[in-house]
Amino acid sequence: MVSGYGVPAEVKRTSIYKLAEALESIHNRINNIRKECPSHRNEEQCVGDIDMTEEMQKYDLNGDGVLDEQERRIMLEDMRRKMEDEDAQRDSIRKMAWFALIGLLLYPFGIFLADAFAMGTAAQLIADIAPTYFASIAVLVSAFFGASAIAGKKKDS
Ligand SMILES: [Ca+2]
Repeated sequence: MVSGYGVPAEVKRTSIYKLAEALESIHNRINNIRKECPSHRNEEQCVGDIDMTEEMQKYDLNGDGVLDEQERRIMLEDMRRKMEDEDAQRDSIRKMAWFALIGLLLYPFGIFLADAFAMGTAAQLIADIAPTYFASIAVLVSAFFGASAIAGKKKDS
């Protein structure tokens, strides 16, 4: 066993240590396969994904280099949740942008209505707030489009 003995950081960076670590993980993997496949018949089912990505390694909870059935299920569940979260986030941002735009369009009507119902002071007040309101909505909407443009670019690269 290489890991778990309080190895100093400078040793951990050496290539010989990295090699030892790799050997250890291969060793663990072979042991694991042996344990789970006493009969060589279904050995193929137990062999893990040999080229695990870093993303997948995070889900290798017992660190044996193989994603077993349970770990795979956890990984899929986690991915599904992440996707749902992103989806919900996009929806709420879109709703907010629409709300802001509709407010922008209805704003002049507010002034018009207040004036039509002979509420001169109200109409004047709404008109007074207008520059602040329009500026903040403009910032909000441009931030939304800027953020989605950046997100789109990230996905492409
Ligand atoms: Ca595992």
